[in-house]
Amino acid sequence: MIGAQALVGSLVGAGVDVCFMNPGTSEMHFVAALDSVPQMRGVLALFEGVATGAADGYARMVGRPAAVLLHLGPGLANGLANLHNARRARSPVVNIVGAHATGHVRYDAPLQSDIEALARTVSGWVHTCGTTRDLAQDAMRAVAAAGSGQIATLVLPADVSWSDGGALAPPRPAARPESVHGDQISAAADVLSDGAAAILLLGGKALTERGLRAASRISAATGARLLAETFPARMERGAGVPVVDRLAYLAEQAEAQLTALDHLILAGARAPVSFFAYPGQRSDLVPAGCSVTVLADDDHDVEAALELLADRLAAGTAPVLAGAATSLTAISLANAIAASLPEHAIVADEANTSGFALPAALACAPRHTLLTLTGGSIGQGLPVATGAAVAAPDRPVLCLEADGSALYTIQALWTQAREQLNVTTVLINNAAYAILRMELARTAAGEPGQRASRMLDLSDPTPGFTQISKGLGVPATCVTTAEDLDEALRRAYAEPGPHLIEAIVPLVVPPSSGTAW
Ligand SMILES: Cc1ncc(C[n+]2csc(CCOP(=O)(O)OP(=O)(O)O)c2C)c(N)n1
Ligand SMILES: [Mg+2]
Repeated sequence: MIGAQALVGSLVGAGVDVCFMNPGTSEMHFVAALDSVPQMRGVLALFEGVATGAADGYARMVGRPAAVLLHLGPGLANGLANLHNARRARSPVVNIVGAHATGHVRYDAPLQSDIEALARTVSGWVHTCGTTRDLAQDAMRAVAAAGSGQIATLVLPADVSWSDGGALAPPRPAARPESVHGDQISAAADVLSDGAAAILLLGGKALTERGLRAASRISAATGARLLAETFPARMERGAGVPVVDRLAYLAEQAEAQLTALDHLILAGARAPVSFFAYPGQRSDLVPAGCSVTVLADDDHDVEAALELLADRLAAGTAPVLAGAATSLTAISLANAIAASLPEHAIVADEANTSGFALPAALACAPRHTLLTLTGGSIGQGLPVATGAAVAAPDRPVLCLEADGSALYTIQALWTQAREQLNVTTVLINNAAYAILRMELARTAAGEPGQRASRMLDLSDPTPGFTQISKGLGVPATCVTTAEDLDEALRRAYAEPGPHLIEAIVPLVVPPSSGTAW
């Protein structure tokens, strides 16, 4: 057995059965070994940065290393940038760099360079193989070293690879992450129990579903806010997983997120620093006077630590999970409207606060004409849509109508029914004069008490919009998810005559509504 065969066979035995590569002459025996060890999947990349970046992505997803095969110093240099990213992701990578045969080195042939020096810039473990007999053992040490979340670079002289005398080596036991000491759990529990403003900053394995669920329980029980590190290597998101915002990239936005903070607890994340330095700006983003407590660092079993802390502080408390992605929000509403819009529609927009996402969503929708509330006198959407449908009977009319505004001129529906106009009304029900709630605050009119709040609230009783619509002769349906809205819109466009779709939406505070009424 030659060295390359022992190397590839041992890698496969240790579970490293994918190798991303861009080989050259000095790696030819490794390439040839792919035929004698077919369990190793060789994946050719046309630039070394593709091979190293692919190994990073592979490791992030399966949690064990892929191998990379690179061609001497220049090949390694081409792969360094994505090895740098892999190092920051704490991805395990077994990085094999072919080198000139031992006896060829003294001639300083053109491709000769200091491979180890290059490798050290990104690797936590570097070794140049000395003998064919030890090659597979060296590889197993590299796999074990990579397993703790680092790049292990094995420099492989061509003669060590091509010579006889190779022997398979068994895998070494993988290092397990350290358990967090009980004192660290207690320290975090104490800090989180004192009632002051706290953020649990999550990074690394804290962003698995298991970590996020435990963190969410802690947050629900203690009131601590959750934030994720700015650039996670891997984070679970979406329906059924707790919603956790990421720390902002721009330092001034991150400072705003961390403002008035008393305690920062780190779970697999580092204390935040700004990405770059700027003249006169602080690099350390931890606010003055804020305590920093490490629950678990990179080498620790952060998922277990979060669960222990959750059991201590939040026994019986469930995590808060994101609803189905299809729940109606101003954004999913806008996306559903844009996705289903027919060609050459006329859109009458009186969606008010629920419509802030419409301009962006409709920008690339099928060609349409937009009619908006020109004079700020609400109750215009339903009548304008009615007149537009009379004017352009061949074009579908979509009326986006907020509930409060609808109630000024709801009897326009009767005219639509009488004239059998092709108007589809999405009646956006947020059960409030939402904009006026905002304006109350913006005009410094003070905190609304119960009596003032009643002037801005459209519940008690809640208008039965589908009944009103049917009573005025327009078939109506009510939806609460984006999928149902999409389906109801498509059905309404397909059938002649007017339709009303009541969309139940949560109150939104638009990020920046320039509109004032
Ligand atoms: C004729 C008229 N009356 C009253 C107002 C004051 N006003 C502005 S917005 C608003 C409520 C809007 O509520 P809604 O249509 O439900 O939209 P939301 O703010 O809830 O998105 C009112 C009463 C107005 N602009 N025009
Ligand atoms: Mg409203």
